[in-house]
Order: sequence, then structure tokens, then C-alpha cells
Amino acid sequence: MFLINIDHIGIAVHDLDGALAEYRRQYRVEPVHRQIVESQGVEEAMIAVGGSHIQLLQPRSEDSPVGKFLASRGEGMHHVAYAVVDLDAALEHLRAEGVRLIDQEPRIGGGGARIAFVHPKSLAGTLIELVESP
Ligand code: CMX
Ligand code: CO
Repeated sequence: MFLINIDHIGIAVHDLDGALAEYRRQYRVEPVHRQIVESQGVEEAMIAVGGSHIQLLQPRSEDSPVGKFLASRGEGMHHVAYAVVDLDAALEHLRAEGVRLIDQEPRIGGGGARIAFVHPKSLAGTLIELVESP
């Protein structure tokens, strides 16, 4: 299969500093990486867990994807990100299977990885992100 790992699980939060403080207090973990990704309208922090990560997402505006999600659903799991070896091949395959892609072409996400999103209506109400690490 072309899914090789769970790269991260994205969790929408109102307050990134507050959520990180709670992760530190409850689980004694620190973020390995934190950055603003303007193209996605978020400030994000990555916490390493085993071979994968938790990605905490705070929206930069109310009309961004995570801002709208928080307004309608509140804090919680936002997406699952799978690692792939070849993102172009994965998108080509999904297109051929008639799967509804949000991104027709890869874009650059946090950490410089190539990413693309697949619509939650395509599979079990789950927003999926595909990640090809640099
Ligand atoms: N998970 C599951 N379902 C979701 C969802 C999510 N994260 N976000 C929206 N939906 C559902 C809505 O509940 C709605 O369902 P109903 O029609 O049954 O009510 C449906 O999808 C359409 O929702 P919408 O409000 O009309 O659409 P939005 O304008 O909110 O867009 C989506 C939804 C997924 C297309 C948009 O959020 C998107 O393009 N996401 C990809 C980019 C992204 O999420 N970036 C932030 C993360 C960045 C990162 O990981 O680095
Ligand atoms: Co993500």
C-alpha cells in the first residue's frame, strides 16, 4: 500500500499556548516544532509521539478552515495525515478512483513537506491529509 505511516493527527484548538501547557502538565511532552503556516491560515505545533505526531492547530482567522471548524464543531480532532512516498502518484490514483480531492495539486505545508487534502465526504466523514516528507 502507498500509506506508509500516520504522519500526524491534527487537533483544532482555540488557544495554542493553553493547549501546549495542558499537554505539558498532563503528559509531560514538549513541542518539537512550532510555526505559522499562512497558506493554511494556522499556527501549528507538533508534539512527537512514537514515530508520529500530534499537530495542534490554532486558526489565524475565523474564515480559515480551522476557524470555521471550531465555530461549527468546537475543539477536537480535525484531520488524519498519512505519509506517502509519492504524492503525485497517490493523487493520480485517487483521481482515477473518482475520489473528491480538495487539492488537485500538492502544496507546501509545515516543515516544507508537500501536502494535499482529500474531502471528508469521500471517506467516513474524515478529512485526510497526504504528506510527502522532503
Ligand atoms: N472533518 C470532517 N468533516 C468536516 C471537516 C473536518 N475537518 N470540516 C468540514 N467538514 C464537513 C462539514 O461538517 C460539512 O458537513 P455537512 O455538510 O454534513 O454539514 C462539510 O464537511 C462541508 O463543510 P463546509 O463547512 O461547507 O466546508 P468548509 O468550507 O468548512 O470546508 C473543507 C471544509 C474540509 C473543504 C476545508 O476545511 C478544507 O479545505 N480543508 C483543507 C485545508 C485544511 O484543513 N487546512 C488546515 C490544516 C493545515 C495543516 O494540517 O497543516
Ligand atoms: Co496536518
